[in-house]
Amino acid sequence: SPALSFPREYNAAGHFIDRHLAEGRGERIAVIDPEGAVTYAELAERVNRAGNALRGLGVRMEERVLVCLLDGRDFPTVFFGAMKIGAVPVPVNTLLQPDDYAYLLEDSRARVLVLSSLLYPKFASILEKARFVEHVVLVGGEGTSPGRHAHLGELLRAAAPTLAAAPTTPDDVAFWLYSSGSTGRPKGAVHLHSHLQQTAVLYGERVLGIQPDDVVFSAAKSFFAYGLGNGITFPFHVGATAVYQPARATPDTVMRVLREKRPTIFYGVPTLYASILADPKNSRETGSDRLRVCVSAGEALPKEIGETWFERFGAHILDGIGSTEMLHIFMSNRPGDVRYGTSGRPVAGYDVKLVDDAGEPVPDGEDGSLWVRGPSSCVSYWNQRQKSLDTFHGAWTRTGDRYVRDAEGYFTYAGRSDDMLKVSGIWVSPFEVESALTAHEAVLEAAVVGHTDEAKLIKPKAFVVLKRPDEASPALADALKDFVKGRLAPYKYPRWLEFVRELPKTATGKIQRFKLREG
Ligand code: 3UK
Repeated sequence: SPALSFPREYNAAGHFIDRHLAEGRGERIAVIDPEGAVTYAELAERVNRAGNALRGLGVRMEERVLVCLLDGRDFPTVFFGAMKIGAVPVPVNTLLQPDDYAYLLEDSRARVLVLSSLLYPKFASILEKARFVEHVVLVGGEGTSPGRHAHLGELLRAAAPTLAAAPTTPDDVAFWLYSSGSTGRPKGAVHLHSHLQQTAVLYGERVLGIQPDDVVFSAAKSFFAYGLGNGITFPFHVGATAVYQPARATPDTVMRVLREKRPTIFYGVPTLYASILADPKNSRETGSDRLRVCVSAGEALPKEIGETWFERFGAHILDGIGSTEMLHIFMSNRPGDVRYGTSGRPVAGYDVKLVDDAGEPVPDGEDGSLWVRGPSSCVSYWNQRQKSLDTFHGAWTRTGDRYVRDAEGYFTYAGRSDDMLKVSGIWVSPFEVESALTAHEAVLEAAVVGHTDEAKLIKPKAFVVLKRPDEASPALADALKDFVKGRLAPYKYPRWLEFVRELPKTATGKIQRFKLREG
Protein backbone atom coordinates (compact mmCIF):
# COMPACT_ATOMS: atom_id res chain seq x y z
CA SER A 1 0.00 0.00 0.00
CA PRO A 2 1.26 3.48 -0.83
CA ALA A 3 2.49 5.87 1.85
CA LEU A 4 -0.15 8.26 3.15
CA SER A 5 -0.08 11.80 1.90
CA PHE A 6 -1.30 14.77 3.89
CA PRO A 7 -2.49 18.19 2.77
CA ARG A 8 -0.08 20.95 3.79
CA GLU A 9 -2.62 22.35 6.22
CA TYR A 10 -3.72 19.52 8.46
CA ASN A 11 -5.04 19.27 12.01
CA ALA A 12 -5.60 15.87 13.61
CA ALA A 13 -8.91 17.08 15.12
CA GLY A 14 -10.21 17.62 11.60
CA HIS A 15 -9.50 14.03 10.63
CA PHE A 16 -10.63 12.27 13.80
CA ILE A 17 -13.55 14.49 14.82
CA ASP A 18 -14.93 17.01 12.33
CA ARG A 19 -14.72 14.73 9.29
CA HIS A 20 -17.51 12.53 10.68
CA LEU A 21 -19.97 15.42 10.61
CA ALA A 22 -19.00 16.42 7.10
CA GLU A 23 -19.43 12.80 6.00
CA GLY A 24 -22.81 12.22 7.66
CA ARG A 25 -21.74 10.17 10.68
CA GLY A 26 -22.65 12.81 13.29
CA GLU A 27 -25.40 10.71 14.86
CA ARG A 28 -23.22 7.63 15.37
CA ILE A 29 -22.03 6.91 18.89
CA ALA A 30 -18.42 7.85 19.47
CA VAL A 31 -18.13 7.21 23.19
CA ILE A 32 -19.87 5.22 25.88
CA ASP A 33 -18.75 6.00 29.41
CA PRO A 34 -20.45 5.60 32.81
CA GLU A 35 -22.48 8.77 32.16
CA GLY A 36 -23.93 7.44 28.91
CA ALA A 37 -23.39 7.81 25.17
CA VAL A 38 -21.86 10.70 23.20
CA THR A 39 -22.45 11.02 19.46
CA TYR A 40 -19.81 12.23 17.04
CA ALA A 41 -21.76 15.48 16.62
CA GLU A 42 -21.86 16.00 20.39
CA LEU A 43 -18.20 15.15 20.73
CA ALA A 44 -17.29 17.60 17.96
CA GLU A 45 -19.12 20.36 19.79
CA ARG A 46 -17.45 19.46 23.09
CA VAL A 47 -14.06 19.55 21.37
CA ASN A 48 -14.84 23.02 20.00
CA ARG A 49 -15.94 24.27 23.40
CA ALA A 50 -12.84 22.81 25.02
CA GLY A 51 -10.59 24.49 22.45
CA ASN A 52 -12.33 27.80 23.00
CA ALA A 53 -12.15 27.36 26.79
CA LEU A 54 -8.42 26.66 26.69
CA ARG A 55 -7.90 29.66 24.44
CA GLY A 56 -9.91 31.68 26.95
CA LEU A 57 -7.42 30.67 29.62
CA GLY A 58 -4.66 32.09 27.46
CA VAL A 59 -3.39 28.91 25.83
CA ARG A 60 -1.79 29.60 22.45
CA MET A 61 -0.41 27.48 19.61
CA GLU A 62 2.54 25.26 20.61
CA GLU A 63 1.95 25.65 24.33
CA ARG A 64 1.62 22.53 26.43
CA VAL A 65 -1.46 21.56 28.42
CA LEU A 66 -0.80 18.86 31.00
CA VAL A 67 -3.68 16.38 31.02
CA CYS A 68 -4.03 14.06 34.01
CA LEU A 69 -7.40 12.45 33.40
CA LEU A 70 -9.17 9.22 34.13
CA ASP A 71 -10.75 7.63 31.07
CA GLY A 72 -14.08 9.08 30.01
CA ARG A 73 -15.60 11.50 27.48
CA ASP A 74 -13.53 14.41 28.76
CA PHE A 75 -10.27 12.76 27.71
CA PRO A 76 -10.84 13.00 23.94
CA THR A 77 -12.65 16.31 24.49
CA VAL A 78 -9.58 17.94 26.01
CA PHE A 79 -7.05 16.07 23.89
CA PHE A 80 -8.58 17.12 20.57
CA GLY A 81 -9.71 20.50 21.90
CA ALA A 82 -6.10 21.38 22.69
CA MET A 83 -4.77 20.08 19.38
CA LYS A 84 -7.49 21.88 17.44
CA ILE A 85 -6.20 25.25 18.66
CA GLY A 86 -2.66 24.11 17.84
CA ALA A 87 -1.75 23.64 21.49
CA VAL A 88 0.04 20.51 22.69
CA PRO A 89 -1.79 18.19 25.10
CA VAL A 90 0.51 16.15 27.30
CA PRO A 91 -1.44 13.21 28.74
CA VAL A 92 0.30 11.77 31.79
CA ASN A 93 0.05 8.60 33.83
CA THR A 94 -2.67 8.92 36.49
CA LEU A 95 -0.91 6.49 38.85
CA LEU A 96 2.10 8.64 39.74
CA GLN A 97 3.08 10.41 42.94
CA PRO A 98 3.32 14.16 43.79
CA ASP A 99 7.05 14.32 43.17
CA ASP A 100 6.61 12.81 39.67
CA TYR A 101 3.91 15.36 38.84
CA ALA A 102 6.07 18.23 40.09
CA TYR A 103 8.71 17.13 37.59
CA LEU A 104 6.24 16.78 34.70
CA LEU A 105 4.85 20.27 35.31
CA GLU A 106 8.34 21.72 35.51
CA ASP A 107 9.69 19.91 32.44
CA SER A 108 6.68 20.56 30.21
CA ARG A 109 6.19 24.14 31.43
CA ALA A 110 2.46 23.66 30.99
CA ARG A 111 0.55 26.77 32.11
CA VAL A 112 -2.71 24.88 32.21
CA LEU A 113 -3.29 21.59 34.00
CA VAL A 114 -6.48 19.63 33.32
CA LEU A 115 -6.98 17.26 36.21
CA SER A 116 -9.55 14.71 37.34
CA SER A 117 -10.85 15.93 40.70
CA LEU A 118 -10.27 12.46 42.13
CA LEU A 119 -6.54 12.90 41.47
CA TYR A 120 -6.36 16.35 43.06
CA PRO A 121 -4.87 15.00 46.34
CA LYS A 122 -1.74 13.94 44.42
CA PHE A 123 -1.27 17.54 43.25
CA ALA A 124 -2.42 19.47 46.32
CA SER A 125 1.05 19.65 47.88
CA ILE A 126 2.95 20.58 44.70
CA LEU A 127 0.78 23.14 42.89
CA GLU A 128 2.04 26.01 45.03
CA LYS A 129 5.62 25.28 43.94
CA ALA A 130 4.76 24.60 40.27
CA ARG A 131 6.08 27.86 38.92
CA PHE A 132 4.68 27.60 35.36
CA VAL A 133 1.12 26.59 36.21
CA GLU A 134 -1.41 29.42 35.98
CA HIS A 135 -4.70 27.54 35.74
CA VAL A 136 -5.95 24.23 37.04
CA VAL A 137 -9.10 22.91 35.39
CA LEU A 138 -10.84 20.24 37.42
CA VAL A 139 -12.85 17.51 35.78
CA GLY A 140 -15.70 15.82 37.62
CA GLY A 141 -16.89 16.36 41.18
CA GLU A 142 -18.26 19.82 40.45
CA GLY A 143 -19.29 21.68 43.59
CA THR A 144 -17.46 19.27 45.87
CA SER A 145 -13.87 19.72 44.83
CA PRO A 146 -11.21 21.76 46.51
CA GLY A 147 -9.75 25.18 46.01
CA ARG A 148 -10.68 28.03 43.78
CA HIS A 149 -10.02 26.17 40.56
CA ALA A 150 -12.11 26.24 37.41
CA HIS A 151 -14.27 23.28 36.42
CA LEU A 152 -14.28 21.88 32.91
CA GLY A 153 -18.07 21.50 32.90
CA GLU A 154 -18.57 25.21 33.63
CA LEU A 155 -15.94 26.26 31.12
CA LEU A 156 -17.50 24.11 28.40
CA ARG A 157 -20.97 25.53 29.03
CA ALA A 158 -19.65 29.09 28.87
CA ALA A 159 -17.54 28.56 25.72
CA ALA A 160 -18.66 29.00 22.12
CA PRO A 161 -19.70 25.79 20.31
CA THR A 162 -17.90 26.47 17.05
CA LEU A 163 -14.19 26.67 16.39
CA ALA A 164 -12.03 26.75 13.27
CA ALA A 165 -8.96 24.53 13.50
CA ALA A 166 -5.62 26.29 13.91
CA PRO A 167 -3.60 26.33 10.66
CA THR A 168 -1.28 23.50 11.67
CA THR A 169 0.67 21.31 9.25
CA PRO A 170 1.12 17.52 9.39
CA ASP A 171 4.60 18.26 10.78
CA ASP A 172 3.47 20.46 13.65
CA VAL A 173 4.00 19.23 17.17
CA ALA A 174 0.63 17.79 18.25
CA PHE A 175 1.13 16.11 21.65
CA TRP A 176 3.77 14.64 23.90
CA LEU A 177 3.85 11.39 25.82
CA TYR A 178 6.30 10.79 28.63
CA SER A 179 8.38 7.62 28.66
CA SER A 180 10.50 6.34 31.54
CA GLY A 181 14.14 5.36 31.15
CA SER A 182 16.46 3.35 33.35
CA THR A 183 18.09 6.45 34.79
CA GLY A 184 16.78 9.91 35.39
CA ARG A 185 13.34 11.32 34.93
CA PRO A 186 10.85 10.43 32.20
CA LYS A 187 11.40 12.00 28.80
CA GLY A 188 8.74 13.77 26.76
CA ALA A 189 8.42 12.05 23.38
CA VAL A 190 7.39 14.75 20.92
CA HIS A 191 4.76 13.63 18.38
CA LEU A 192 3.33 15.35 15.30
CA HIS A 193 -0.18 15.83 13.92
CA SER A 194 0.34 13.22 11.17
CA HIS A 195 1.41 10.46 13.57
CA LEU A 196 -2.06 9.66 14.88
CA GLN A 197 -3.51 9.03 11.45
CA GLN A 198 -0.42 7.05 10.42
CA THR A 199 -0.89 4.56 13.27
CA ALA A 200 -4.66 4.44 12.76
CA VAL A 201 -4.18 3.47 9.11
CA LEU A 202 -1.10 1.26 9.32
CA TYR A 203 -2.16 -0.73 12.38
CA GLY A 204 -5.80 0.05 13.24
CA GLU A 205 -7.17 -0.20 9.71
CA ARG A 206 -4.74 -2.53 7.96
CA VAL A 207 -3.85 -4.97 10.76
CA LEU A 208 -6.91 -4.91 13.04
CA GLY A 209 -9.30 -4.21 10.20
CA ILE A 210 -11.28 -1.83 12.40
CA GLN A 211 -14.75 -1.05 10.97
CA PRO A 212 -17.43 1.57 11.71
CA ASP A 213 -19.56 -1.10 13.41
CA ASP A 214 -16.83 -2.10 15.85
CA VAL A 215 -17.23 -1.41 19.55
CA VAL A 216 -13.80 -1.25 21.18
CA PHE A 217 -12.70 -1.44 24.78
CA SER A 218 -9.13 -0.85 25.93
CA ALA A 219 -8.21 -1.91 29.43
CA ALA A 220 -4.98 0.07 28.89
CA LYS A 221 -5.84 3.67 29.71
CA SER A 222 -5.84 6.53 27.22
CA PHE A 223 -2.79 8.26 28.71
CA PHE A 224 -0.58 5.40 27.46
CA ALA A 225 0.34 5.53 23.78
CA TYR A 226 -1.14 2.04 23.55
CA GLY A 227 -4.50 3.10 25.03
CA LEU A 228 -4.59 6.35 23.06
CA GLY A 229 -4.52 4.45 19.76
CA ASN A 230 -6.70 1.60 20.98
CA GLY A 231 -9.60 3.59 22.36
CA ILE A 232 -9.35 7.01 20.77
CA THR A 233 -7.68 7.31 17.40
CA PHE A 234 -8.44 3.86 15.95
CA PRO A 235 -12.21 3.97 16.56
CA PHE A 236 -12.39 7.68 15.69
CA HIS A 237 -10.55 7.01 12.44
CA VAL A 238 -13.52 5.00 11.13
CA GLY A 239 -16.44 6.34 13.17
CA ALA A 240 -16.64 3.32 15.50
CA THR A 241 -17.64 3.32 19.19
CA ALA A 242 -15.25 3.39 22.14
CA VAL A 243 -16.17 2.27 25.66
CA TYR A 244 -14.35 4.09 28.48
CA GLN A 245 -13.98 2.98 32.07
CA PRO A 246 -12.44 5.35 34.64
CA ALA A 247 -11.92 2.51 37.13
CA ARG A 248 -8.74 0.51 37.36
CA ALA A 249 -8.84 -2.54 35.10
CA THR A 250 -9.32 -5.66 37.22
CA PRO A 251 -10.67 -9.02 36.02
CA ASP A 252 -14.06 -8.08 37.49
CA THR A 253 -14.33 -4.60 35.99
CA VAL A 254 -13.17 -5.87 32.61
CA MET A 255 -15.53 -8.86 32.56
CA ARG A 256 -18.39 -6.56 33.46
CA VAL A 257 -17.62 -4.27 30.51
CA LEU A 258 -17.35 -7.27 28.19
CA ARG A 259 -20.70 -8.58 29.40
CA GLU A 260 -22.57 -5.26 29.42
CA LYS A 261 -21.10 -3.46 26.40
CA ARG A 262 -20.27 -6.54 24.28
CA PRO A 263 -17.26 -5.05 22.50
CA THR A 264 -15.99 -6.58 19.26
CA ILE A 265 -12.35 -5.58 19.90
CA PHE A 266 -10.64 -5.80 23.27
CA TYR A 267 -7.14 -4.58 24.09
CA GLY A 268 -5.22 -5.63 27.21
CA VAL A 269 -1.80 -6.43 28.60
CA PRO A 270 -0.53 -9.94 29.39
CA THR A 271 -0.91 -9.59 33.17
CA LEU A 272 -4.59 -8.78 32.75
CA TYR A 273 -5.25 -11.64 30.33
CA ALA A 274 -3.55 -14.00 32.82
CA SER A 275 -5.58 -12.74 35.76
CA ILE A 276 -8.87 -13.00 33.83
CA LEU A 277 -8.00 -16.59 32.87
CA ALA A 278 -7.09 -17.43 36.47
CA ASP A 279 -10.82 -17.46 37.27
CA PRO A 280 -12.29 -20.52 35.48
CA LYS A 281 -15.76 -18.98 35.17
CA ASN A 282 -14.50 -16.20 32.90
CA SER A 283 -15.17 -17.16 29.27
CA ARG A 284 -16.89 -16.05 26.10
CA GLU A 285 -20.22 -17.03 27.72
CA THR A 286 -19.69 -14.71 30.70
CA GLY A 287 -17.91 -12.09 28.56
CA SER A 288 -18.65 -10.76 25.07
CA ASP A 289 -20.23 -13.03 22.46
CA ARG A 290 -19.37 -10.39 19.86
CA LEU A 291 -15.62 -10.43 20.54
CA ARG A 292 -13.85 -10.73 17.20
CA VAL A 293 -10.23 -9.95 17.98
CA CYS A 294 -8.08 -9.09 21.02
CA VAL A 295 -4.75 -7.31 21.23
CA SER A 296 -1.88 -7.61 23.68
CA ALA A 297 1.12 -5.30 23.98
CA GLY A 298 3.39 -3.71 26.56
CA GLU A 299 5.36 -6.87 27.24
CA ALA A 300 5.65 -10.25 25.55
CA LEU A 301 2.52 -12.43 25.72
CA PRO A 302 3.40 -15.93 26.94
CA LYS A 303 2.26 -18.58 24.42
CA GLU A 304 0.07 -20.43 26.97
CA ILE A 305 -1.96 -17.32 27.76
CA GLY A 306 -2.75 -16.76 24.09
CA GLU A 307 -3.72 -20.38 23.53
CA THR A 308 -5.88 -20.63 26.67
CA TRP A 309 -7.60 -17.34 25.90
CA PHE A 310 -8.50 -18.57 22.43
CA GLU A 311 -10.00 -21.78 23.87
CA ARG A 312 -12.02 -19.92 26.48
CA PHE A 313 -12.97 -16.72 24.64
CA GLY A 314 -13.10 -17.89 21.02
CA ALA A 315 -11.05 -14.95 19.76
CA HIS A 316 -7.33 -14.74 19.12
CA ILE A 317 -5.03 -12.33 20.91
CA LEU A 318 -2.74 -10.50 18.50
CA ASP A 319 0.53 -9.85 20.34
CA GLY A 320 2.36 -6.83 18.95
CA ILE A 321 5.23 -4.64 20.04
CA GLY A 322 4.90 -0.89 20.10
CA SER A 323 6.53 1.94 22.01
CA THR A 324 5.82 5.45 23.18
CA GLU A 325 8.51 6.63 20.76
CA MET A 326 6.87 4.89 17.76
CA LEU A 327 3.42 5.78 19.10
CA HIS A 328 1.84 2.40 18.45
CA ILE A 329 2.40 -1.18 17.32
CA PHE A 330 5.00 -1.58 14.57
CA MET A 331 5.46 -5.37 14.63
CA SER A 332 2.58 -7.73 15.15
CA ASN A 333 0.69 -10.92 14.68
CA ARG A 334 -2.36 -10.51 12.46
CA PRO A 335 -5.78 -12.06 12.00
CA GLY A 336 -5.35 -15.43 10.26
CA ASP A 337 -1.61 -15.42 10.98
CA VAL A 338 -1.09 -15.81 14.72
CA ARG A 339 2.05 -17.45 16.08
CA TYR A 340 1.80 -17.45 19.84
CA GLY A 341 5.10 -16.83 21.56
CA THR A 342 6.21 -14.38 18.85
CA SER A 343 5.61 -10.70 18.11
CA GLY A 344 4.80 -11.66 14.52
CA ARG A 345 6.24 -9.65 11.64
CA PRO A 346 6.75 -5.93 10.92
CA VAL A 347 3.58 -3.96 10.26
CA ALA A 348 3.56 -2.76 6.61
CA GLY A 349 4.86 0.82 6.58
CA TYR A 350 7.55 0.08 9.19
CA ASP A 351 11.02 -1.37 8.63
CA VAL A 352 12.89 -3.19 11.35
CA LYS A 353 16.44 -4.48 11.58
CA LEU A 354 18.39 -6.62 14.03
CA VAL A 355 21.99 -5.56 14.49
CA ASP A 356 25.01 -6.51 16.60
CA ASP A 357 27.04 -4.13 18.74
CA ALA A 358 28.99 -2.96 15.67
CA GLY A 359 25.72 -2.11 13.90
CA GLU A 360 26.06 -5.06 11.48
CA PRO A 361 22.96 -7.13 10.65
CA VAL A 362 22.72 -10.42 12.57
CA PRO A 363 21.73 -13.65 10.76
CA ASP A 364 18.34 -15.30 11.32
CA GLY A 365 18.27 -17.41 14.48
CA GLU A 366 20.64 -15.13 16.41
CA ASP A 367 19.54 -12.37 18.69
CA GLY A 368 20.28 -8.77 17.89
CA SER A 369 19.25 -5.25 18.89
CA LEU A 370 15.97 -4.16 17.36
CA TRP A 371 15.86 -0.91 15.40
CA VAL A 372 12.72 0.40 13.76
CA ARG A 373 11.88 3.02 11.15
CA GLY A 374 8.45 4.36 10.29
CA PRO A 375 6.22 7.38 9.82
CA SER A 376 5.00 7.70 13.43
CA SER A 377 8.37 7.98 15.16
CA CYS A 378 8.56 10.87 17.61
CA VAL A 379 10.91 13.62 16.52
CA SER A 380 12.95 13.78 19.73
CA TYR A 381 12.75 13.84 23.49
CA TRP A 382 11.92 17.30 24.77
CA ASN A 383 14.93 19.09 26.20
CA GLN A 384 17.03 15.91 26.28
CA ARG A 385 19.71 16.23 23.64
CA GLN A 386 21.92 13.38 24.77
CA LYS A 387 19.11 10.89 25.32
CA SER A 388 17.71 11.84 21.91
CA LEU A 389 21.09 11.27 20.24
CA ASP A 390 21.33 7.87 21.92
CA THR A 391 17.91 6.74 20.67
CA PHE A 392 17.14 8.46 17.36
CA HIS A 393 19.54 7.91 14.47
CA GLY A 394 18.23 9.62 11.36
CA ALA A 395 14.98 7.89 10.53
CA TRP A 396 15.83 4.91 12.76
CA THR A 397 14.87 4.43 16.40
CA ARG A 398 16.79 2.12 18.71
CA THR A 399 14.20 0.26 20.79
CA GLY A 400 16.51 -1.19 23.46
CA ASP A 401 14.94 -4.61 22.84
CA ARG A 402 16.65 -7.78 21.72
CA TYR A 403 14.91 -10.05 19.22
CA VAL A 404 15.51 -13.18 17.14
CA ARG A 405 14.11 -13.50 13.62
CA ASP A 406 13.37 -16.99 12.31
CA ALA A 407 13.75 -18.21 8.72
CA GLU A 408 10.11 -17.42 7.98
CA GLY A 409 10.45 -13.83 9.18
CA TYR A 410 8.71 -14.07 12.57
CA PHE A 411 10.29 -12.23 15.48
CA THR A 412 10.65 -13.57 19.03
CA TYR A 413 11.36 -11.27 21.97
CA ALA A 414 14.71 -11.98 23.67
CA GLY A 415 14.84 -9.43 26.49
CA ARG A 416 16.04 -5.87 27.04
CA SER A 417 19.52 -4.51 26.48
CA ASP A 418 19.15 -2.34 29.60
CA ASP A 419 17.89 -3.12 33.12
CA MET A 420 14.38 -1.77 32.52
CA LEU A 421 11.42 -3.94 33.51
CA LYS A 422 7.95 -4.07 32.02
CA VAL A 423 5.45 -4.69 34.82
CA SER A 424 1.82 -5.11 33.76
CA GLY A 425 2.93 -3.51 30.51
CA ILE A 426 4.30 -0.38 32.22
CA TRP A 427 7.95 0.66 32.55
CA VAL A 428 9.61 0.24 35.91
CA SER A 429 13.18 1.38 36.47
CA PRO A 430 15.05 -0.83 38.97
CA PHE A 431 17.01 2.26 40.06
CA GLU A 432 13.86 4.04 41.10
CA VAL A 433 12.65 1.11 43.21
CA GLU A 434 16.12 0.74 44.74
CA SER A 435 16.18 4.42 45.67
CA ALA A 436 12.76 4.12 47.28
CA LEU A 437 13.99 1.15 49.33
CA THR A 438 17.18 2.86 50.46
CA ALA A 439 15.13 5.83 51.63
CA HIS A 440 13.91 3.54 54.44
CA GLU A 441 16.03 3.96 57.56
CA ALA A 442 16.62 0.20 58.00
CA VAL A 443 18.05 -0.29 54.51
CA LEU A 444 21.73 -0.02 53.63
CA GLU A 445 21.42 -0.88 49.95
CA ALA A 446 19.16 -2.70 47.53
CA ALA A 447 19.11 -4.24 44.08
CA VAL A 448 15.97 -4.82 42.03
CA VAL A 449 15.62 -7.28 39.15
CA GLY A 450 12.81 -8.91 37.19
CA HIS A 451 11.45 -12.21 38.46
CA THR A 452 8.85 -14.34 36.66
CA ASP A 453 5.57 -15.19 38.39
CA GLU A 454 3.34 -18.28 37.84
CA ALA A 455 1.99 -16.80 34.60
CA LYS A 456 5.58 -16.34 33.29
CA LEU A 457 5.29 -12.57 33.59
CA ILE A 458 7.93 -10.28 35.04
CA LYS A 459 7.46 -8.51 38.38
CA PRO A 460 10.07 -6.66 40.49
CA LYS A 461 12.06 -8.62 43.07
CA ALA A 462 14.29 -6.85 45.60
CA PHE A 463 17.48 -8.00 47.28
CA VAL A 464 18.03 -5.91 50.38
CA VAL A 465 21.04 -5.42 52.64
CA LEU A 466 20.00 -4.12 56.05
CA LYS A 467 22.02 -1.72 58.18
CA ARG A 468 21.47 -4.16 61.06
CA PRO A 469 21.26 -7.56 59.38
CA ASP A 470 19.73 -9.34 62.38
CA GLU A 471 16.57 -7.21 62.03
CA ALA A 472 15.60 -9.26 58.96
CA SER A 473 12.09 -10.68 59.33
CA PRO A 474 9.00 -11.37 57.23
CA ALA A 475 7.32 -8.43 58.97
CA LEU A 476 10.12 -6.07 57.94
CA ALA A 477 9.94 -7.44 54.38
CA ASP A 478 6.21 -6.57 54.30
CA ALA A 479 6.88 -3.17 55.84
CA LEU A 480 9.45 -2.41 53.13
CA LYS A 481 7.06 -3.44 50.36
CA ASP A 482 4.41 -1.13 51.84
CA PHE A 483 6.99 1.63 52.21
CA VAL A 484 7.75 1.49 48.46
CA LYS A 485 4.04 1.23 47.59
CA GLY A 486 3.43 4.45 49.50
CA ARG A 487 6.20 6.35 47.72
CA LEU A 488 6.00 5.17 44.12
CA ALA A 489 3.24 4.34 41.66
CA PRO A 490 1.70 1.17 43.13
CA TYR A 491 2.65 -1.24 40.31
CA LYS A 492 6.35 -0.57 41.03
CA TYR A 493 6.68 -2.21 44.46
CA PRO A 494 8.71 -5.45 44.81
CA ARG A 495 6.41 -8.50 44.94
CA TRP A 496 9.26 -10.52 46.51
CA LEU A 497 11.88 -9.24 48.90
CA GLU A 498 14.92 -11.20 49.98
CA PHE A 499 17.39 -10.09 52.65
CA VAL A 500 21.03 -10.69 51.75
CA ARG A 501 24.34 -9.94 53.50
CA GLU A 502 25.84 -8.23 50.45
CA LEU A 503 25.15 -7.47 46.78
CA PRO A 504 27.29 -8.70 43.88
CA LYS A 505 29.36 -5.75 42.58
CA THR A 506 32.00 -4.96 40.00
CA ALA A 507 35.47 -3.78 41.03
CA THR A 508 34.19 -0.23 40.59
CA GLY A 509 31.24 -0.85 42.89
CA LYS A 510 28.45 -1.12 40.31
CA ILE A 511 25.69 -3.58 41.23
CA GLN A 512 25.74 -6.64 38.96
CA ARG A 513 22.01 -7.12 38.54
CA PHE A 514 22.51 -9.88 36.01
CA LYS A 515 23.97 -12.07 38.80
CA LEU A 516 20.73 -11.71 40.74
CA ARG A 517 18.47 -12.69 37.87
CA GLU A 518 17.52 -16.32 37.73
CA GLY A 519 18.55 -18.65 34.91
C1 3UK B 1 8.15 -3.54 25.44
C2 3UK B 1 7.04 -5.45 24.29
C3 3UK B 1 7.60 -7.66 23.98
C4 3UK B 1 9.41 -3.37 24.64
C5 3UK B 1 3.34 0.33 23.64
C6 3UK B 1 1.86 -0.80 22.16
O1 3UK B 1 4.50 -0.71 25.43
C7 3UK B 1 4.36 0.30 24.75
O2 3UK B 1 5.15 1.41 24.91
P1 3UK B 1 6.20 1.71 26.06
O3 3UK B 1 6.94 2.92 25.67
O4 3UK B 1 7.20 0.45 26.05
C8 3UK B 1 7.87 0.01 24.89
C9 3UK B 1 8.63 -1.25 25.23
O5 3UK B 1 7.75 -2.23 25.81
N1 3UK B 1 7.07 -4.16 24.66
C10 3UK B 1 5.95 -3.57 24.23
N2 3UK B 1 5.18 -4.46 23.59
C11 3UK B 1 5.82 -5.65 23.61
N3 3UK B 1 7.92 -6.44 24.47
N4 3UK B 1 6.44 -7.92 23.33
C12 3UK B 1 5.53 -6.96 23.13
N5 3UK B 1 4.39 -7.23 22.49
O6 3UK B 1 10.49 -3.40 25.54
C13 3UK B 1 9.25 -1.97 24.05
O7 3UK B 1 10.47 -1.39 23.68
O8 3UK B 1 5.53 1.69 27.40
C14 3UK B 1 2.78 -0.83 23.19
C15 3UK B 1 1.46 0.36 21.59
C16 3UK B 1 2.02 1.54 22.02
C17 3UK B 1 2.96 1.51 23.06
N6 3UK B 1 3.49 2.69 23.47
